Amino acid sequence: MFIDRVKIYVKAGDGGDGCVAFLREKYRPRGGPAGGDGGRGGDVILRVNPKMQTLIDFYYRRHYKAKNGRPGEGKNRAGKSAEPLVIEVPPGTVVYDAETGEQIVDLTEGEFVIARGGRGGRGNARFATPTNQAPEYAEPGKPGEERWIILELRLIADVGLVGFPNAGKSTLLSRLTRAHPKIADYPFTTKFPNLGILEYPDRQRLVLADIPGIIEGAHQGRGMGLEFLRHISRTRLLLFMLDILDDPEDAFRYLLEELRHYDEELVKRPRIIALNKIDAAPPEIREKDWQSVFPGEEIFPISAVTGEGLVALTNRMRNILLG
Ligand SMILES: Nc1nc2c(ncn2[C@@H]2O[C@H](COP(=O)(O)OP(=O)(O)OP(=O)(O)O)[C@@H](O)[C@H]2O)c(=O)[nH]1
Ligand SMILES: [Mg+2]
Repeated sequence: MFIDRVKIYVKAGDGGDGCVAFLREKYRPRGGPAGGDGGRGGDVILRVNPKMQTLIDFYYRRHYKAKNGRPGEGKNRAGKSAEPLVIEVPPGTVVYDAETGEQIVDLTEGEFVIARGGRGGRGNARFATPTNQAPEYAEPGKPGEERWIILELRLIADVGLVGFPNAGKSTLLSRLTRAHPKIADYPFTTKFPNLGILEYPDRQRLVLADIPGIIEGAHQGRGMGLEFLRHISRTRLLLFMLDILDDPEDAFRYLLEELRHYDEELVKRPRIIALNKIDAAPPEIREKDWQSVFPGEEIFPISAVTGEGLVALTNRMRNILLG
């Protein structure tokens, strides 16, 4: 199961109450006020863990509460503050306020305090004044922040593979990287995104994202829909995988159309076209003047199965992305 959007509840700890107490000493039955402050409630922190790739953990647990601060004590002892509650998330987690829908933070690394613990209440010792030297009251702790949030995963990759089902996207990913996506000769084999790392001989790297196939009408919910396009929403280069044997010109047009429906900006992003399956193409198709079919586009005839044309393709990707 691949989970890429969840709603969870977070609650920071309440501050501990301030204490009302008085010093009791020999010969001084009623000494000065000595109630300590309450401790701070624990924050709730979201922290990126680069090893995580999905939000699956949140499917099973949706409530997260940090501990409360301890109340203050007599003899001016402050209550203990609570430790923060750390929630680990995968890199590329975008956090929204569930009520307003507003984006709170986009977590690619590091951490973020999503709910602040309440301040501890002040003890009565703090309220002594010249006119009231023995205050009988202390402050209650402040409540910790609580909120419902939405976590949404947007995988972080350099290159996004887009294409019709069966074009060979997963085959290419498995050929170029160590990823082992499922490959089969039926559409919609890929049900969720896969990442793979392409490493060049000089050890420079690019992260590739393989996503489910897109079909005409995907924006109306056909096939797998377009939701998973968010996983290529921040790639810097789109690689259109077209089956050279299956009307690539039409496929390309439909793909652009669907992308435009999802996000106009995707259509303006740098892109290259791979015409796949040349190993199975008869000479008249192989040798067709494809450049005139795709004016203004960069095209690379390849075979994801035999590896033909892949050096030129990967060198170009590197050129565009790594300079
Ligand atoms: N002859 C030939 N077949 C290929 C090539 N690349 C992929 N295929 C075949 O095409 C079929 C689909 O390949 P996949 O890699 O699963 O295609 P996909 O684009 O990931 O498909 P979806 O996940 O359904 O979107 C499989 O039977 C592959 O073996 C190629 O270069 N040449
Ligand atoms: Mg696939």
